[in-house]
Amino acid sequence: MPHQHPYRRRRTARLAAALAGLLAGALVVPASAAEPAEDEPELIANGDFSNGTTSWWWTAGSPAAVVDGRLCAEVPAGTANPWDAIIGQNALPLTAGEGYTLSYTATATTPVTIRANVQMATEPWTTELGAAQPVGPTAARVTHTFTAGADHTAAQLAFQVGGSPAAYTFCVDDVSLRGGTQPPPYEPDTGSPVRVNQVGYLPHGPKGGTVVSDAAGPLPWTLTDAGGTVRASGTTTPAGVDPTSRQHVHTFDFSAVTTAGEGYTVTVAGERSEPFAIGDGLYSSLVTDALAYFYHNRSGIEIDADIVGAAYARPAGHLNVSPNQGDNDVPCQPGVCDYRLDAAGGWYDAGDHGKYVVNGGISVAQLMSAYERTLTEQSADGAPFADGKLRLPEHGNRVPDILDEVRWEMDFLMRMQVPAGEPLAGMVHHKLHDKAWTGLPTPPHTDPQPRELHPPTTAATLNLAATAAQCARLFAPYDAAFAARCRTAALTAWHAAKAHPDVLADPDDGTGGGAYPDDDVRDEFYWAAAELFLTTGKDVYRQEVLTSPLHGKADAVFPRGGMSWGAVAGLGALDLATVPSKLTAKQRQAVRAMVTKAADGYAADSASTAYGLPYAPPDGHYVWGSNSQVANNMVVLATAHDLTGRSVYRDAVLRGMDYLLGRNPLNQSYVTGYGERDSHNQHHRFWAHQLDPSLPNPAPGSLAGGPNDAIQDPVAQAKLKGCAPAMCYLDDIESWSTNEITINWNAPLAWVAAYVDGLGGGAAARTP
Ligand code: 9MR
Repeated sequence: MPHQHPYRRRRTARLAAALAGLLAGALVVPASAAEPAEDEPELIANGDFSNGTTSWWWTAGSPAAVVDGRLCAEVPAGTANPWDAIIGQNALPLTAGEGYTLSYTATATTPVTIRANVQMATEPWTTELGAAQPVGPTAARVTHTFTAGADHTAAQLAFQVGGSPAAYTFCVDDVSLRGGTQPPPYEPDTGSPVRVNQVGYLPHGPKGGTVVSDAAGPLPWTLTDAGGTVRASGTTTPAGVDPTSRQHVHTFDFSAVTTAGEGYTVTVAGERSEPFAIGDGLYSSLVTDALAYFYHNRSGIEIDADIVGAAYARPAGHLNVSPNQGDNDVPCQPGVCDYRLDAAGGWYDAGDHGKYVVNGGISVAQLMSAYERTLTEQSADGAPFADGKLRLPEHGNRVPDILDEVRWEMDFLMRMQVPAGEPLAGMVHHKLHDKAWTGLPTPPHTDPQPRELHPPTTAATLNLAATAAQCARLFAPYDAAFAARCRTAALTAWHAAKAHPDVLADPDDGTGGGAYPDDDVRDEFYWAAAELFLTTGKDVYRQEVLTSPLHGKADAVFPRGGMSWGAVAGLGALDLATVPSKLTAKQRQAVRAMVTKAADGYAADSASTAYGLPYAPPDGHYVWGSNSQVANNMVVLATAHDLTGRSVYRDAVLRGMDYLLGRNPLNQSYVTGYGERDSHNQHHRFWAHQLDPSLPNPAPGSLAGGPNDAIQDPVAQAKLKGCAPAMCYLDDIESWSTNEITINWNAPLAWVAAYVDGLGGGAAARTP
């Protein structure tokens, strides 16, 4: 094609589109011709399906999936109306009087006439475009144009593909809706360019900050105390362009200052940071608050005003009290099983009311490991976790409070196990959640949706094997009967997983709850074998560990981007490295070498980035829940510090804490109630103050998911397109892909808060 000036190209496309509008409203041309102008705003997210089915929905009777890069729906025979089977996308903003061009490539295995509608997403379904379009087996590019008659904040594209007497497969690709005026680009309010940990620094820990500045040469900085006295000064180090934010930055370091105090600020070139403290004891409340998150989000129990305060109190959720339908007598999804389970209790996963074994597993494991560390690591203090110390109701039972919280979840996880005598006995249901998504706000006790058990999976079964094994050894001194119950559940689960090693979760099972799919369970086997070995001492489990394809491979056990609910081998390795066992000295050393090798990588990442964070994911992409990846890397670094005493690991943990609490490209503290610019509108159905002022904000100590450059929710799509990875975040309750809160993010936060709190002033020498 000859080179064309963009403006001419745009005119050509417009003319073609206008002509199309004059003729039957549609133009069918071979792919790649008559495209709309590329400089007009694109409203469709993930139109080429390179990000799977993200941003798309379909009606339940016509299941869709991405096949060979196209979205294909199986349309059943004999539906009555076009709208009985739909593939669609919501949240499309349209402006009255503006012109739009819809284009797509489609096929149908049987010739049919579909309708391509751009319309309101609710009553009265006003259509701005309603185009009948023949589609057949040959792929054809279709273009429709229209002018919006009204303003819409969130219109909908709906391919209505129902009404065919015969069943067929409809596939669509390269969907584009361009037009309207470019909204003004979203500019985050990042406050002062001088970025610090807004809570504070340990007297003898590293004290670094970052300043956004175009200045090529060093700039003077001063540290001022609360009374306005300059306590230290120096010059910044220019650090070029930070790739995570595309900001031009300098760093500064005031580690030499060790005098405790509050209200310090750093000023660079006339710009002043948020205030912060220097001191030990700065993190003790974070330990308690991060752990209180779990009581707040318990299912099946009243949340007591005497414990959490009136604003956060609420009735018990999901005990079959109307309008709730569950969880103490829950059926399976149709066709999955014919028994019902009492699966009350446990923690709600996140902003939704789902309860997912594969996410409960890592969360409860990290609480158990925070506690177990106080048994195995000399410098770790169990006092903050002791009976009477946390905000929960089980005070005075002589069991450490953190184990009381653990038990609330362990009881639920064990209830998810398939009973003896049933098909797949001993396996564990992947999850239990609402049949359909509820809106926000919906406090738990007002959720009217039916609850359903989803099929058992190998991953969920191994999550129970691992956590119940750890439960057995930790509860043994406190409640022998409960410990024995955990042990039996773990062994039963292990044997069931060995018998059914590849029963995977359906990645498309995401209606009413998250899918949590995982197509590789080698790491779950590794983790479960490690925990069973540590608890039973049996050689069979040791051999499972030693012969695992992951064993000895630090980068497989500890992925570069961090451990997560879908990458759990590291949980086993950390425990093998720290919990006394029958491993030979050489075997233990090999495990410890994996921990320190991974920690070396995270520490190097932290040392080399201008914001100091120990998270450098592959390809630079920040994932959903990136803050938890940071926290999980901090867990590995802290364990390496415990094992070796090397301060390089401790420093990287502390810099990770700096990042989470404000030393970052958005000048954002991601923990509610901590720092001057804290996240407080996270996505949650009860803590929905942003939508209903009578409801509370998230409780203090709630960690936001954080930047996610995959742009996976409508608010992010409207505001964040093109964002630099570490800037892809909105403190908005509707931005669930950047700003949700969940148990598996608060669990590593609690772990690292306890570690940092235990450092005291930070200077204590460590003997490994
Ligand atoms: O944390 C999960 C993240 O790793 C996935 O990318 C994402 C999309 O599948 O789902 C996240 O988990 C959510 C779950 O599906 C439903 N409850 C809320 C969870 C946190 O956002």
